[in-house]
Amino acid sequence: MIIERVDLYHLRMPLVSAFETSFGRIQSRHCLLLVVRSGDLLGYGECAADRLPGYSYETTGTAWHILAEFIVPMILGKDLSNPADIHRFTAHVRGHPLAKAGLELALWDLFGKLEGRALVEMLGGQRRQVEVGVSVGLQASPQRLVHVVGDYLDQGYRRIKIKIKPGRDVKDALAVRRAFPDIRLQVDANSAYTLETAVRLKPMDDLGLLLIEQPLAEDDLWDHSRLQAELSTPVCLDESILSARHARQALEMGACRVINIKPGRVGGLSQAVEIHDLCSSRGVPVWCGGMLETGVGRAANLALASLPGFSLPGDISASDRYYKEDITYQRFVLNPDSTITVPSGPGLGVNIDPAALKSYTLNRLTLPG
Ligand code: OSB
Ligand code: MG
Repeated sequence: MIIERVDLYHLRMPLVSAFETSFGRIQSRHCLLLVVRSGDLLGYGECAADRLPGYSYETTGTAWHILAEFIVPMILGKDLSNPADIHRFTAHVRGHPLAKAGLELALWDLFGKLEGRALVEMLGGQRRQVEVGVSVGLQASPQRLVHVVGDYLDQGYRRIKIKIKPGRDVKDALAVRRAFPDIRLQVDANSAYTLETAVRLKPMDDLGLLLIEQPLAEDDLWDHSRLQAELSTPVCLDESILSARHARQALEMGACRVINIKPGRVGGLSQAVEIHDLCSSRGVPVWCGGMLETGVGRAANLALASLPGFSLPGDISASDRYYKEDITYQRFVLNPDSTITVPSGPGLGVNIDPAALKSYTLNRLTLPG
């Protein structure tokens, strides 16, 4: 299939409530929407880079640059036979997985529509509903956190993740655990500790947590292996795992016992499936992380999370946890059993609301120009 045209949109989506992590607080989520065209068919993809380089060095600005100047020109006019083909054409673009993943996703949507197949089927997904949880940002106080967590539990979420940082860790987690002794609870530090400061996390071991996510620096597999040796709670890696090779090395080193798979962070769904397969073959549980996606990225995460190795609930909450209005007509809702239904239409199975898209667009570029 020949890619004739690619449109980039820089979006700013207001969040229903501010989201705070160890690297910062945001009121609006920036991202890029990619639209690829072949004949009459359009494929949509989301690049999950944010405005600030807090989670990743990539930003909406760097992704725009690398896509417009390098990646998109490398595939325009090329005949692709599957979505992962873009990695052949862009093999000499170092890094920038979030940018590559956005384009790969648009191609999955395009090929799905061409073949009349849903993404879940193309990836080998096996569930119609996937178990989900909610990721709760840092709050003003532990009491406030308990209140916010209680609200999400009332809405039906059965797995809670709380964000932590030095000074806001054991007390916060203990307050939630005391208020809700039986819930499935996990924490995410987004790299806020060093091996030295992580001694503060030792008491977490007594809270019956599912996992402790990314306590140390993203480029530090080795110290994660030393920390994991000190903890009985599984360490889960997010930022550190950018490829199947990293995943294998982390597991061989004992740097983690669980992996958070985000299609964006690992350069796309094809590599996400590879990591899933590797972990499945070694009996390592994985779950699907989130990046506050719009309906476009959310649809993809749901399809991915339906693969059999995703044995822990994903950070794939209902649309209303993030946005009052989305760029897709489809809104994802929480079923009473803390699951969300995987879309079943061709490709991503979502349709773009042009008026909503227009109202959140800050900048747009058509290639070739
Ligand atoms: O570390 O998992 C993370 C959001 C943006 C960037 C990084 C992370 C997150 C979340 C939110 O935790 C997950 C979601 O609900 O989309
Ligand atoms: Mg994380």
